[in-house]
Amino acid sequence: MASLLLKNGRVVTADSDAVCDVLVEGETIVAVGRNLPVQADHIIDATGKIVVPGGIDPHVHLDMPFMGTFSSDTHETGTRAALHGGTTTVIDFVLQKQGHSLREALTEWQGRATGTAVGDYSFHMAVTDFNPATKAEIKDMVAEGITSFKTFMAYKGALMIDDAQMLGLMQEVRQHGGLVTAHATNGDMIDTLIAQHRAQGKLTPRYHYLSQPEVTEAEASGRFADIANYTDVNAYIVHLTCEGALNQVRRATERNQRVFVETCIQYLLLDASLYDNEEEGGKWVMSPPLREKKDQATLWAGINQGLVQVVGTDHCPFMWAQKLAGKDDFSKIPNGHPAIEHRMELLFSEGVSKGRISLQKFVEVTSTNAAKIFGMFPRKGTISIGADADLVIFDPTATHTISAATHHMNVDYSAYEGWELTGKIDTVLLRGQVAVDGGETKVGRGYGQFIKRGKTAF
Ligand code: DUC
Ligand code: ZN
Ligand code: ZN
Ligand code: ZN
Repeated sequence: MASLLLKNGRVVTADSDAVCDVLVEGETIVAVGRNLPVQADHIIDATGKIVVPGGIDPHVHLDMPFMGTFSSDTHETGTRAALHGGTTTVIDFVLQKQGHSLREALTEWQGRATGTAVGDYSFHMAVTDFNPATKAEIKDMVAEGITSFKTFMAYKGALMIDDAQMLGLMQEVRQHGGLVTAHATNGDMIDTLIAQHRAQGKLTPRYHYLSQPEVTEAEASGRFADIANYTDVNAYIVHLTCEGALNQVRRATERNQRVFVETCIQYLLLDASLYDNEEEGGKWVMSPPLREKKDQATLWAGINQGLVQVVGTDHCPFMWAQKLAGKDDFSKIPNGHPAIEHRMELLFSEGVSKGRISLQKFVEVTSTNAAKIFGMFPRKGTISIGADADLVIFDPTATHTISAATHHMNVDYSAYEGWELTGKIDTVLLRGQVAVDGGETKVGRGYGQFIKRGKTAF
């Protein structure tokens, strides 16, 4: 078995931080310690560098049918771009079609990802139609390693389930020890506000934002937490953006309930003033929309308070030509934001380099917590004996500039064009293989494996 020795890096995990060596045999870490006296087939000198566990982005939409089109990154291009940014594992959403089975949807997604993904991947199952037939499929999904069930409280007629279905799903998932997640926004309120704005001829990107005010997210987040509390199921809110919604989670903690919270990198860094741009505002049309500066402050504080455990991306890219479907009507702009490649470097630069979060907090929210919540720990999410050798070597002082001209995502604009970052990824290992080095991809189509997940262990 080929061996690889990573020498003399500052190795940081959620609970340790020391200059040491990491020895890898095959796909697995076999030793971590100072001055390991070993001959290895391949030695990487990580002196002066930071070594962290491979990133986990638990919220991506690859090759997904949505709003009359498909998100533009496939499982191949999306996972390759992810690897360039240090994210070695992604969790993608399988979308049940209303009126059809979970199995059909899973088979369709497996058909797109199997043998094409470059990086490791897993699936959440989005239950968009909970009925007796769907109910009977939950147990099998858990047994096959799909232990998290996504719900949409918005997008009526396509993805949304009502509270009766939510209650039934939570009761069933509870039986099998799984996790229920939610896109927690009030779909009926949003649909009404969209219709009102359109009727008044208010069609610019700013009205996307004004159709999803903070209350639509706060209300649904509170409702989701309440039903989860009643059913005693493990609950996780995806892409939480704002103060009002996080305060609902705080309220849940007062009755000793734990609700896991994910935010996404864009909600920490970007704000709704971008919608003032009538020509290009569509680049930032996503749901929920970007919020205000006060919400960014809430989210950074939430991370440091431990209320926000995960920073994902909700990566759902569309080419500019696809976005232009809504040039005369915000409600026709495909919702989604490309970020799978830059989540870790953006958070390192804006979070760690600027002193907003510690390096260990960075590891928690980019990798370890997602591994624990989604049942992949300690195989993923840490640097320890027996774990997959998924490792990211960061040069903490190197600078670089984000541009669509150099990124690897299959999308022809960058939401962060021209941003200058401090901290750059040199090398990425996935299961012991050098996957990216010096900006070049070293593993090919099909290297990525499906990761079967277990239960939440946080
Ligand atoms: N939000 C988006 O912006 N895109 C995909 C789905 C979603 O909920
Ligand atoms: Zn069918
Ligand atoms: Zn969503
Ligand atoms: Zn999403």
